[in-house]
Amino acid sequence: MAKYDHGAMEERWQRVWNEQRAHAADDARGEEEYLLVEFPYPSGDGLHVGHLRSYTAMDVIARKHRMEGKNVLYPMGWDAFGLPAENYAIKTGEHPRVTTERNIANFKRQLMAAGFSFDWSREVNTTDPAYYRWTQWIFLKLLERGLAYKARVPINWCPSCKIGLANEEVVGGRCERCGGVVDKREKEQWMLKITAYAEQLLDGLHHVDYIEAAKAQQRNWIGRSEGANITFSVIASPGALVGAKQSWPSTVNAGIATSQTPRNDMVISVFTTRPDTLFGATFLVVSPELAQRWMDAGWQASDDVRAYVAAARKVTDMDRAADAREKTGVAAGITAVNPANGEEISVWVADYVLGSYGTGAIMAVPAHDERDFGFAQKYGLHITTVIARSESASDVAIPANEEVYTGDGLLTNSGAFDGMRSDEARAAITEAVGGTMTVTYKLRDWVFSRQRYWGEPIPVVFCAACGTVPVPEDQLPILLPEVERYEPTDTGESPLANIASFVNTNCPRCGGPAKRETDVMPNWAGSSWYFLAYAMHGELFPRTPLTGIAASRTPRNDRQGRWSQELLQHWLPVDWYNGGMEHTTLHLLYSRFWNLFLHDIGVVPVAEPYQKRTSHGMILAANGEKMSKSRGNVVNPDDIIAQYGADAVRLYEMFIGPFDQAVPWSTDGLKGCRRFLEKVWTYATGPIQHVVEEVSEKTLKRALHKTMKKVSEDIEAMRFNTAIAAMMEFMNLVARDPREFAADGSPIRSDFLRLLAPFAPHLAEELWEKLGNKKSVLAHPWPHYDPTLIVDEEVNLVVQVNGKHRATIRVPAGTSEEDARARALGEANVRKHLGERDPVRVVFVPDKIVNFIRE
Ligand code: ANZ
Ligand code: ZN
Repeated sequence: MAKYDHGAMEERWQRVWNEQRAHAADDARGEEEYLLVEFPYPSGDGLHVGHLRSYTAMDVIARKHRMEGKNVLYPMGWDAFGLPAENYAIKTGEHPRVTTERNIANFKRQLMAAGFSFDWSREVNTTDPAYYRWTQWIFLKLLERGLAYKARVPINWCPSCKIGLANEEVVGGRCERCGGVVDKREKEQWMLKITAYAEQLLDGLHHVDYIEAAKAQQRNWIGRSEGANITFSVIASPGALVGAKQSWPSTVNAGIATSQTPRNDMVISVFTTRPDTLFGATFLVVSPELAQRWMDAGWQASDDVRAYVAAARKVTDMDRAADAREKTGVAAGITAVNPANGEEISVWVADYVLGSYGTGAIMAVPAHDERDFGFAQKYGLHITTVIARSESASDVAIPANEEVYTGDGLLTNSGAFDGMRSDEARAAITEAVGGTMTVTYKLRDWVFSRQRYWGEPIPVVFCAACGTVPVPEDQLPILLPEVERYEPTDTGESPLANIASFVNTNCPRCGGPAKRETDVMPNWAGSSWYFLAYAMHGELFPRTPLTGIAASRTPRNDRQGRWSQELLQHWLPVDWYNGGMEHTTLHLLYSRFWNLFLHDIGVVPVAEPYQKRTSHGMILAANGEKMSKSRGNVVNPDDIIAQYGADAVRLYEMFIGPFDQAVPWSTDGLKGCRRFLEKVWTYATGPIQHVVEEVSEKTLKRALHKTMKKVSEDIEAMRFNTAIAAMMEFMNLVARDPREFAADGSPIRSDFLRLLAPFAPHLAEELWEKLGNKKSVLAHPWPHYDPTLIVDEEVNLVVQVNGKHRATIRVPAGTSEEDARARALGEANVRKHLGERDPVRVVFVPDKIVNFIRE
C-alpha cells in the first residue's frame, strides 16, 4: 500500500473542494447556521499559528455541522486598512494598496493550504471601494442621527515626528517609531456617540450566550455607576478668579457652571457614588483638565498650578488612576463651601482625578476613600469619619488616620442624619442639598478620526456658506486619491490635506467652493459591520469586486449594490463567533454598537449581532514566551505544513491544550499528531498487521461508540484536545487487533473516519475515496452513537454497615448513589444490621462500595 504522502493528497483535495465549491453556503436553503471567526489584518508577516488555532476550531465545528445537515456559512475576508501598511509606505514609498494586495494573496494561499472550509465566494476586503462605500454610508447615517459629531479631544502627540499616534503606537509613554516622549494635544476629532447606547449595550448582555469573562469585561468597560451630582459654591480668594464669569464654560463636561445665586461667583459640580459621606467631604479636587479649561476661560491660576497642569499631560490616564501611585497635587487657591454643613474647604488640583470621568471634579472624603486618604495624609488635610462600621452609631470604632472604611454603615458626624443607614442616606442627603441622582458610565465616546492616509475617507465637506455638509449617498464612495508622500503634514493633518484636487470640491448643497474632510476613519470601522457584508454578499457587491490600483480610478456608480433585508433575515444573528479576548472591549463592543444602531434605523433585523461568543487562548513559544518576530521564536505555518502536512498541523493545533488557555508550542507534540495520522493510514489501508491480543468485535464496537459520544460532545464544548485523545485511545485498541478495522467494508472504520474528518479532512477524504465511496466524506452524515452500546457491564457493589461487609449486589456500572442505596436497602441482611434507625451518614464509592454508618 502507498505511503502516507500528505503533500500531493492535500493539494488535490483543496483543488477538488475549490472546483466543486464544496463549502458554499446557500442563501436560499433553511437549516442555516452562521459561524464566524475574526478576519485577519493581512500583515507582511503572514499567518500566525495563533490564527490557525481559532480558524481550525471553527472549521472543525463547521465541518461537523455540515455533516449533521446544517447549511453552514463560514466566511473569510480581510481587515486591510491600518497602520503597518501605511508605515511601510512611509519607509519605502510603496503604495499601501500594492503591499496590501500582495499580503492578501499570501494570506489566502496560506489559509487554503491549511484546508479551511471557508466560503470563498463571500470574501470581503475593507479597503475595496465597493466595500468602504458602505462603511461611509453607515457613517452618514450616524451623522444624520446626531451620533457623529466633532469635538476637541486630547490625542497622543509625538512632538518629534509631529504626528498623532494611535494608542497602540504609544509604548510605555513613548513613540513607537522614534522613541520620543509622547505628549497630549487637543485636536478637533470626529467622535461617535457610543455612550448613547451604554444602557442597551449592557442590557443586551442578558440576551446573549458569551463566555462569562467577555461579559464581565464589557460590563466593566461600560462601567455603570449610580451616584449623585452635588454642587459646591465657591468663595474666590481675591484675585484668584478674574472676571469673564459669563464666558466660562458652563456646560462643557458639567464641571463648572455659573452660579444661580448672586452671592457667589461660581459653583463646582462633583460626581460621587457616596453622597451619604458628604459631611465628611473635607476638600475638593479638580482634574488638571478641568483646571486647564478654567484657565482657558480666564482663571488666573498660580504658577504652581500651571506647572502642575502642564506636567500632568505627560502621564497616561491609566497610570493616573493606579491606586498604588503616590498622590500629587497643588492647592488651587480657591475655597468652596460644603453644602451639608457650611464648612469652608480647600480646592486642589490633582491628577488622580481624571478629566474625562464624571464631572472631572470630586469631593474628597479621606475617611472613606483610599485615594483621598493618601492625599489628605500627604498634604495634612482634615479627616472626618462619617460612616460607622458597627451596628450602633454611638460606638464609632474607627480611629481616623489608621484605616479607611469604605463599606456601608450608620452615619455619624452628619448632623440631622446621624444614625441613618448609609444606603438610605444617599438619596436623603442628595435631596437635602439640592443634588441630583445620576448614572455615570466609564465608557467614553469613540474617537473616530485619524490624521492618516490608509483609511476610509470621512464623507463630509466644509462649505463657507453651509457649514459641515454630508456627501450625498449617491456620490459614494469618496475614493482615496493617490498621494506622493504618506507622512502626515507638519501641522499633523492627514497626508490627504496636501492634495488640492482632493481637498477642493464643490458644496453638494449650494454648489459653491468647499473643502473635503481630510481625516480618515480608524481601523475599527470596517470590522464593525463585516459580518453583515458576508451575509449580504451577493446583493451588496453585485459584481466581482474590483481590486488593485485600477479600483481606485474606476468610477463606481455603475455598480452599486443593495442592502438586503432578506439576506440579513436569513443569516443573522451570527450563531457562534470565536475570537481573541483582546478584542472584547474594542471590536466586539464597537460592532455591537453599530449593529444596535443599524437595528434602530431599521436596516438590520436583530439588535444583538452575535448569539454566542467564545475565545481561544494564545499559542506561546516553546519556552512559554510570547511568539514574536523580535524574539525570533515564531513558528511559520508554511514550514510546518510543508513538513508535517496540514492535517497534522490542524490536529496538533486542537490537541495542544485546553482551547481557552495559553499553551506553549511543542514540535514533539506536532510529531505525535503526525504519527497518529500515519497509524490511521496504515491500519485503514492494510495489509492486516500483527495481532497483539484478540479484541472482540463487541469490545471494539463499544469503544467506538464511546468515542463517538465523546468526540460529538467535546467538539460542541470546544474540548478538542480530549476529543482527539479519545480517538487516539481508540486507535491504540485497534492496534492490538487490527482485523476488524481493516476488514472489507468495515462499518467501524467508516464511522471512525467520519469522526476524524473535521480535524483531518484531507486524509479522511483520501481514505474515504480509496475505500470506494463516490461522494465526499462531508456528504455523509455524522455518526451517531448507540446509547445501549456504551453502557459497561454490571459491576459488584459491596454493601457495608459501619464498615462491615453485609452484602454484595450486582448493579449496572455508573449507578448513582441514590439508586445504589435503594438497591442496597433492599437486602435483608443490610436491613437487619441497620436496625430501626436511619443511618447518620452514607459513604459511597461509585461502582465499588456503599457503606451505611449508624451510631
Ligand atoms: C466621594 C466618595 C466617598 C467617593 C467615598 C467614593 C468613596 P466609580 O465607582 O468608579 O464610579 N470620582 C468621581 N469622579 C472621578 C474622576 N473624574 N476621577 C477620579 N475619581 C473620581 O467611582 C466613583 C467615585 O470615584 C466617586 O465617589 C468619586 O469619589 C470618585 F467614601 O465621591 B467618590
Ligand atoms: Zn455650501
